[in-house]
Amino acid sequence: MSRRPNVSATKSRRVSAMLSISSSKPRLLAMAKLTAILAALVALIPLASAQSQEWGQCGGVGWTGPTTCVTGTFCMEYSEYYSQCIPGTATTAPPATTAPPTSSSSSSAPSSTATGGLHTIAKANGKLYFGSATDNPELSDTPYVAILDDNTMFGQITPGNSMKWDATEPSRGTFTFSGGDVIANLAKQNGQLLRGHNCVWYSQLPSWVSSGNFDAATLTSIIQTHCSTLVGHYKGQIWDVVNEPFNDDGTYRQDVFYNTLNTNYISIALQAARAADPDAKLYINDYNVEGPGAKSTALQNLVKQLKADNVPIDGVGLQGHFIVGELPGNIQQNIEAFTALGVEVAITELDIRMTLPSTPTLLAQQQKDYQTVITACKNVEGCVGVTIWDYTDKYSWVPQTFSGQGAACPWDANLAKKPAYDGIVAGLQA
Ligand code: 9MR
Repeated sequence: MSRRPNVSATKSRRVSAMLSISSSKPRLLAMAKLTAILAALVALIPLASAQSQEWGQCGGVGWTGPTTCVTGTFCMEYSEYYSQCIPGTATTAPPATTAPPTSSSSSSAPSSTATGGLHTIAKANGKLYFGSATDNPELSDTPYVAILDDNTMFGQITPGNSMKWDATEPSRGTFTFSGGDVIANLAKQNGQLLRGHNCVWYSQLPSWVSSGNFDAATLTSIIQTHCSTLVGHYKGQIWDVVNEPFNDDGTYRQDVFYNTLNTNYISIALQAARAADPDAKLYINDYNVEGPGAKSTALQNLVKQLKADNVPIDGVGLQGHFIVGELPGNIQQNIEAFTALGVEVAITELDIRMTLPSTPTLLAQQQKDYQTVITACKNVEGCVGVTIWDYTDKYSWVPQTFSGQGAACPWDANLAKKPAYDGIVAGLQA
C-alpha cells in the first residue's frame, strides 16, 4: 500500500494569485485582464472537476479517470489495481480497516467499522469458526503469517495441499507427515481448528494408486490404511474424507476408486476414518453443489443412502469457488436441504473470482456476493462455519488455473482488506 501526494492545494494557490492581479491595473486594462483571467479560470475548471471526490477512485491499472483528490483527502494505493481518495493527508494513518466503501459518492466512513476479526464476529453470531486455507510455501512470508496467526481473525485453517495423498503417502505404506504437521502445529499453537483435507480424491493422487490396477480387495485395504493412518495422525479434527465424488451432471466421477469399487469406496473411507477417530467430524466435500441442481441432488441422495446404511457421515462441505456476479440462486434453501438430512454443512473453500483487472464495480459486486454467501450460511443453524480458500490474492490458486482471472480473495495481494471483507462482516451479522 502506498500514498500519492495531493496536488489540489497547489492548484487552489494558483487560482488566488491570478485573482489578486486584477485589482492592481487601470480600468480598461483591468477588464481585459479580467477576461483573460476568467478564460484561464474556465480552463482550470476541467482540472478542478477532474479531481476525484472523497472515496472516489484515483488510480489503478486500466484507470483513465482523475489521479488526484479533492482537498482534505489523499490518494491511497490499495493495490496496483485500485487507488482511492480517502479522508486525511498523506501523513494521516489510514483508517483501521483499509477497505473502500462500495459507493464512491458516500461521504461516510468506510463501512468496515466492525471490531474484532472475522472469527470473533462469526462466533458472536452463532457460527463455530471463520477460517482460511493456507499452504506450506507461504509460511515463510512473515506479514502473511501474522494475519493468519491472528485467532480473532481465523479460528480454523485448512492445508491447501500438504495432507493430500501425493504429499502423505507418495509410495505404498510410506507416510510423510512433515508438511501437514507444520500446519497442524501452527493451528495448535494458535488455538485454531484444523480441517484435514483430504483422504480420498481422484486428483493429486500418486500413480501407484491411480495406475496400480489393484483388485477390489486390495484397493479397499489401501483406502482403509490411507484414511485410518491420516485421520489417526491428526486426531480430533474435521476431515474432508471424500473429495469431489461427482461430475457436474450428478453422475459419479469415473476415477480409480469408483471404477474398482463402485460407490462402496465412499463408505469404506468413512468407516476407516471413524474407526481411527470416533471424535473426528467426517465430511464429503464438493463444488457446484452450493445451489439446487442435479449435482446437489446427487449429493443429497448419497447422504440419504449413507444414513440409511448406518455409514458415518457428519457433514457436507460446499466448496464455494464462485465467479463475481454469477452466484447460484437459493444457496440458503440448498443448505437447508442438506441440514434437513441430519448433517451439518460448512462452506469450505470460498473464493469469488473476476476477470482482471479488478474495477470498483467488480469489487462492489464481489462484496455483495461474499455477503450473499455468508448470509446464507449465517441464516441456517446447521451451517457451522466458513473457510476462505486462502485469505489473500497473493496466494490464490485462481490465476494459475483460470488465465486472466483472479482477485478472488477478501485481502488483496498487498495484504490490504478489500470491500469483500465488509461483505463478509455484513453477512456474519445478518
Ligand atoms: O489450492 C490447491 C492448489 O494449490 C493446487 O494446485 C490444486 C491442485 O489440484 O488444488 C487446490 O485446492 C483444491 C482443493 O484441494 C479441492 N477443491 C478445489 C481446490 C482448488 O483447485
